[in-house]
Amino acid sequence: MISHVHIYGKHFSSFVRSVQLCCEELGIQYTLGIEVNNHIIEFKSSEHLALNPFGKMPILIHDGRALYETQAICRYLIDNFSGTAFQPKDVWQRAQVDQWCSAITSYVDKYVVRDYLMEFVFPKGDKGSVRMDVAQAAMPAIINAVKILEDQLGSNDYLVGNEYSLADILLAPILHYLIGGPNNSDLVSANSSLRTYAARIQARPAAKNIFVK
Ligand SMILES: N[C@@H](CCC(=O)N[C@@H](CS)C(=O)NCC(=O)O)C(=O)O
Repeated sequence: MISHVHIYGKHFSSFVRSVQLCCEELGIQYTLGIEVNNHIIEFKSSEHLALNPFGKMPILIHDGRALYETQAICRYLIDNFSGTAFQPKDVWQRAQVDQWCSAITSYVDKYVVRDYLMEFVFPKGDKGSVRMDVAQAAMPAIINAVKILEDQLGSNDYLVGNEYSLADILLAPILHYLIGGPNNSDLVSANSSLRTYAARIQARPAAKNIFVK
């Protein structure tokens, strides 16, 4: 059983937040930051690339070893903890969770975070301005993804089979940023089930330290 891990990365990252949430849900103690064993590892430095050659966060440091990719990290934590938490025993249900985990980290993250929110956080326009045409162009894909997620959620409490799962852990930080972000009422309507769903996850005791901003 894992008792303590270090998460290399920064709290603003939605993927880092998913790993934090996973730890909190499992009761695994963790430290977070770019300091590893009392030594700062600058983002994109050769030391960072030695831990993850793709130069991304989060990276899990456990027992002197480094593991990257959020889904792999979360499954490693879950498997070491109980193996069944947040992943249904039923093979079909588990495949559904895996499907949504993949769709969230591949597509929803791209449409919401990379193609849209990043334009506001790190504007690449003239004199550091937000390229509104880029932001506008990204919106239809988000609106479509929101509809797909609403359809999947239906009247359930959680995304897959009405059980809290890894898919929810991966989606919640992205949704939190989307609902609190620019043009949010155009992207997620005031009466969208996703708002109630996001609030439900954020109300979980384990979420207390995650959605702080
Ligand atoms: N597929 C990776 C994606 C990780 C990722 O894109 N992390 C972002 C932060 S949310 C990052 O490191 N961005 C910095 C960069 O791309 O330079 C995972 O699931 O962990």
